[in-house]
Amino acid sequence: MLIKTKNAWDISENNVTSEKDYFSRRDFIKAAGLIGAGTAASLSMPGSALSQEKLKTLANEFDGRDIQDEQTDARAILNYNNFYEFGMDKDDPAKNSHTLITEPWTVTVDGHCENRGTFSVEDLIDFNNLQERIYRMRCVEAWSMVIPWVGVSLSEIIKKLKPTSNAKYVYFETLVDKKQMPGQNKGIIKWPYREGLRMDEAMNPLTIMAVGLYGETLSNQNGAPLRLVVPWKYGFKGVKSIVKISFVEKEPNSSWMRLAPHEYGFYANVNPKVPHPRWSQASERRIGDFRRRDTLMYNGYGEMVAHLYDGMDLRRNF
Ligand SMILES: Nc1nc2c(c(=O)[nH]1)N[C@H]1C(S)=C(S)[C@@H](COP(=O)(O)O)O[C@H]1N2
Ligand SMILES: [Mo]
Repeated sequence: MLIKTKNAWDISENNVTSEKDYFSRRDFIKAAGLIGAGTAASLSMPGSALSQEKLKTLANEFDGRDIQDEQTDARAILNYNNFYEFGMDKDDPAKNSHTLITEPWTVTVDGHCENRGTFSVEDLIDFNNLQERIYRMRCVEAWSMVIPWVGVSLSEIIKKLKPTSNAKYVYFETLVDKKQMPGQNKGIIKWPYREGLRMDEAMNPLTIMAVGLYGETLSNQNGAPLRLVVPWKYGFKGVKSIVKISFVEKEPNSSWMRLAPHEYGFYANVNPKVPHPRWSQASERRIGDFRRRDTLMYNGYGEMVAHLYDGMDLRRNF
């Protein structure tokens, strides 16, 4: 039997209902009303809710529905966040991220690719071919969730941008704007938040660019309007509110590597056998659960990604 704690977000077994309660308090009311009336809401607009019907009929390469684990309550996904641009406490992003302006939004693409330039979110993301992907998310701090993301495979975006053979890695940056992101007045991280993937990791069909969760447009605290999700890696690889994509030859120096290179590596693959210098990674606390659970190698996605690291020493390449 699963023993559950009574956290603020833990009041209902029925995630969908509780999620609706939550969203009814937000500015999605209008868009959600449209869907309720049977009209397909404008799917080309990042600011609108996504049609549930549309989501159900999407063809998925991998939708994560094999995960038997319960999806994490929306209230936890929306109120327990790491987004240092809005503060260091878990509830700071939900409280403070209303200042982020996500429309209009542009992403600059440069480096080793044919289609360099500045793109709108709609240029990059095909809003008519969104997929729902239910993924485990394991933070390096040893807590985890199961999150129903909405997005597209990053590979689809990369194909549009046409990287050349010199592109060995893809690099991402979050917006820098102290007015919109008050946490950037503190120099914890050297802003912008930076992350990167090796090209084969970026092209793996599991890697997505998310624009929504629980069938709704992504909320600011989760990285609106578009954020990376790499489910076999620690959560910090999932850079939020992306404004820059660069195709580069050398391994990029990501934010956490800069801050503490012996604690956070470039690969950051979930690995129960390689402890963080200050704590074990063998188990995790699934938000909403009482008991800890064992952490899975590659967060349970080894079948799809272990081959990427053949012959690599995972203790050195942590
Ligand atoms: N720009 C930016 N992206 C970020 C972070 C951040 O502080 N700033 N935190 C990371 C960490 S440590 C985690 S665990 C995830 C959390 O994602 P979530 O809040 O959507 O669950 O976002 C990652 N992406
Ligand atoms: Mo994290």
